[in-house]
Amino acid sequence: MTDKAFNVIVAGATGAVGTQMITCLEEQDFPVDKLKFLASSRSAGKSLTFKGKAIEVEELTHDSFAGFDIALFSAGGGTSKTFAPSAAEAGCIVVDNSSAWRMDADIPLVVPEVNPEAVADYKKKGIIANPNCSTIQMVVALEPIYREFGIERLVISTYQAVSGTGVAAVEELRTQTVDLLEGKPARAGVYPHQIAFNCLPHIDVFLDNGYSREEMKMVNETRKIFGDETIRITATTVRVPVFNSHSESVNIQTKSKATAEQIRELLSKAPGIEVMDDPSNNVYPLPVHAAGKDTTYVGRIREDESIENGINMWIVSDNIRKGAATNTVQIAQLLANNYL
Ligand code: 25A
Ligand code: L14
Repeated sequence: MTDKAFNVIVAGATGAVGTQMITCLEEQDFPVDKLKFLASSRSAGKSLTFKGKAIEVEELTHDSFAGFDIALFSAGGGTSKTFAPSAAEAGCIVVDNSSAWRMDADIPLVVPEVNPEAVADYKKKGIIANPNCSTIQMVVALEPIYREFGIERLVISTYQAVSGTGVAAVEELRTQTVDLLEGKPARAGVYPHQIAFNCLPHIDVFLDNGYSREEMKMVNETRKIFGDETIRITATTVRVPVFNSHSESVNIQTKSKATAEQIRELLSKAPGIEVMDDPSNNVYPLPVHAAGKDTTYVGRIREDESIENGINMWIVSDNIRKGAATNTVQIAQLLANNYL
């Protein structure tokens, strides 16, 4: 543990993830000296608080970074592409929550429970990428299984909350729900269809191979984080009318045989994970229960009797916390403690 304190920027500070990043800096007692909040011109002049002190939001520009050590970015991919290199050039290391840099070979993609050592590669470009929310919670749960039994193949279905899309999407679910219950039509804006009382097999944009970009993030990011291109992965990602926390059904084919009991025992000792698996007493992870927590919850652990070495499980975590803000601040902690 270092006794230094750091000059820290939050870029996209007013967003769903940005506001949570500020809370995580407080909760994790990050050693902050100076703190600056940045957003678009729309939000410049607004005030946000840190440890009881009001700080005015400033407009993000290429000149925002001189004299700062670490910038946490969550202002969308385009904003990160434009401004993160300016931060790095000014000597301010970026931990970026967008999808902009994740697959860049010179930029580490880090989940502290899985590949903390990858942080060292921040030196190449001055940027560290935070993975996609659905990927983070899954690899936290898979890490002990990967080390102990090996992973041959994953078949994933997700049930993703609207908060991942940002503040406007949370408002859209709320408004549509009220309108529909009052007998009025639902107006779609953020999503192409009604999200209240519905499920949309569509997250991010569709690619030429028929998969959504969210689905391919789960494939490519998982392989990069484990440093293993041989894992076979296929995913279907679905938006559901849940405010907070993503749920995932994951079918795992391990390399060597694992029993459900072995997996339960292994995961119950692993960092960042809580096993909630007593279905006969209605105990299994739920999005409403995970919301607001940093833990990844795992339950419904059972053997897939249709294949050799198959395991099914249900993984739930708060997508804005462990899926975004918490993980980003944990990466910043690794950086501050070990490298700065
Ligand atoms: O490209 P990506 O990586 O796929 O990311 C797309 C979007 O997903 C969210 C995030 O939205 C991002 O914009 N996001 C990204 N990664 C995420 C993750 N892992 C994730 N969400 C969950 N998990 P958001 O609503 O959370 O945050 C938006 C923030 O980004 C700031 N911002 C946008 N463009 C900017 C910028 N900051 C600086 N320069 C720019 N060019 C945005 O700033 C907000 O902080 P803001 O202060 O302008 O937003 C003020 C309010 O307005 C809302 N809003 C945002 N966009 C619009 C909008 N209102 C109307 N029209 C818009 N186009 C915001 O919700 C905020 O309340
Ligand atoms: O981080 O749920 O790549 O709409 C972009 C899509 C985060 C979630 C990312 C969503 C995602 C977001």
